[in-house]
Amino acid sequence: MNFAERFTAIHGLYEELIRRPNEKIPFGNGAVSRYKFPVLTSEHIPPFWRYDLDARSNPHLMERFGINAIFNAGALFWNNKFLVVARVEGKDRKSFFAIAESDNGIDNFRFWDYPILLPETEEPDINVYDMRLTPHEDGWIYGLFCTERKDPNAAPGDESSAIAQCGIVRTKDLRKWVRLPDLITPSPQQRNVVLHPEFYQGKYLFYTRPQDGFLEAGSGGGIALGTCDDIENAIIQSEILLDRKEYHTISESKNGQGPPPIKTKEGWLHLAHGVRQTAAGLRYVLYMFMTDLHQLDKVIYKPAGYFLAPEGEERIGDVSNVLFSNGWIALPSGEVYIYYASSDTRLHVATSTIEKLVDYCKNTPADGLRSRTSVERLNQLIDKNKGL
Ligand code: M1P
Repeated sequence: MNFAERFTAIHGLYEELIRRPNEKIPFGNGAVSRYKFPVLTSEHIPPFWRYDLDARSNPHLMERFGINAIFNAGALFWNNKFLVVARVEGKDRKSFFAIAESDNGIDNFRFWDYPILLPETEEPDINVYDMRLTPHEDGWIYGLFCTERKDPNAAPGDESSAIAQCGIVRTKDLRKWVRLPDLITPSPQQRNVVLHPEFYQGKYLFYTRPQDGFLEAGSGGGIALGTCDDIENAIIQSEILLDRKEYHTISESKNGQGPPPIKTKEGWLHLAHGVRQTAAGLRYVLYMFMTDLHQLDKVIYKPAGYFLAPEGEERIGDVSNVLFSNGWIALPSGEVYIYYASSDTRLHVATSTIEKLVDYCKNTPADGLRSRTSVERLNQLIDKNKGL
């Protein structure tokens, strides 16, 4: 293939992929519908990001900037478009953020021309990922993300130990981003930090995930929350445990808040991930719970088990057996678009409604934490159905 043929083929394949309609998978489980195709993959990156398109400097039309994966995305409905702020991971293993938009939220996602050139603090980020977008009642749109830097106390030769903290940016137009100081909490490390969209008792409220080390949540105990007065110098003095990790559940090893919660008449809907250690490695699944409308540290419903787990090709990827979500969109109509990534490789959408998600949370029995209580729960359902 000569340069011109390769050029035509690359652009043709790209347009074909971007324009491909998605298809809802029929039936589902009643609570949520999945779709046949991922909404973003590494193949959705525009050719002008990947190739030097100049035949003189790149006569073989070789890839010059390789993309490994597109996954964990924040999401926002903005100017009548569905936007995702995706985690784009280069073949150099550095992640960065880029916005892709779609008219209908389920297909035809196209990246904006440039990725986000994130402002840094005095201590540059080595890697950034998993932005949660919160349009806050103070008028700003906040992006909270994980900023990762090498552990300064790593032993000589240890090139893996890292420190994870919560970085904060804010914007009014999604073009100009202002960096604020990183969040300070009592925990040595933080990941999966999310800003609540409203003030709580006059303060900014954060969902945190205190962790002892880079990977282990350890004594942190689970998803916590904490408040601060000043987001321009955000310091959380103490964290309250909201949703604990628990022995022999889907969140046995760790958990983490997903996107900012959605406000409903009956309470706040939360989507989170739970992690369990298995003989085949860690298994990440998504689960839901609801908190009280006014008392945000009170869980009012928490269905047993997972809401979504990896299926089919979702099970395989760079980090297999992982579902992770940090973005969803609730429209005024009550429709909900859940953007979830599979196996740290690609981004998918699932759709539901507020009414269905509240029903799921309220009416799916809670975990009794023992095999016998599971059977008792099942028997109640069987008895009820036999009586019909
Ligand atoms: O690899 C799975 C996920 O691992 C981390 O999540 P957690 O801190 O809960 O273990 C994150 O790095 C996330 O990006 C990743 O998808």
